[in-house]
Amino acid sequence: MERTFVMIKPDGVQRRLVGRIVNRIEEKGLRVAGLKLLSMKESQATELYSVHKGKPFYDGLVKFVTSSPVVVMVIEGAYAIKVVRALLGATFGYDAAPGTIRGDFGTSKGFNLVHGSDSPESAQREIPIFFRPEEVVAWSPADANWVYEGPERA
Ligand code: DAT
Ligand code: MG
Repeated sequence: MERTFVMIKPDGVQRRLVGRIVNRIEEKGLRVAGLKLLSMKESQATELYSVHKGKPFYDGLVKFVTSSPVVVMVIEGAYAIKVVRALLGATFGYDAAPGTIRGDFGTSKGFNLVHGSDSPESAQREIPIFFRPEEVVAWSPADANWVYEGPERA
């Protein structure tokens, strides 16, 4: 079992794509372990994107994600980190393959709808920026025996 941090960015919320994006994650076999809508504080944005500090797009990115509400989630399930990254698609909408969230809903560089942790270390760092431990709930889906094989269920 793995956990990853996923965020629907302001463009996804403004375009009322929250339900469709969550649906793709759920129908793939992953589950929501934490979820809330919030206005991101600047301190949370700079923490989330600290690896990009100094890059030309950094200031715009911080401004963008603090400009309007976002939906933050903890997503749980086998291979959650790589599965979510695959569902998101390539970083820029115009590069992202059809069938992915970014590939199906946008053509922009910065307005790419969603964020997903890129490694276990990133997930561990990103989740606590937005969630207290008691706000993340581990649970087993009723159909786990048919979605996951043997050890994948753990
Ligand atoms: P990803 O979100 O796929 O992990 P990233 O971590 O390299 O991509 O960048 C974080 C976000 O910053 C990305 O989702 C969109 C924005 N971004 C990255 N490179 C950019 C660029 N060259 N111009 C504008 N925005 C960019
Ligand atoms: Mg990234």
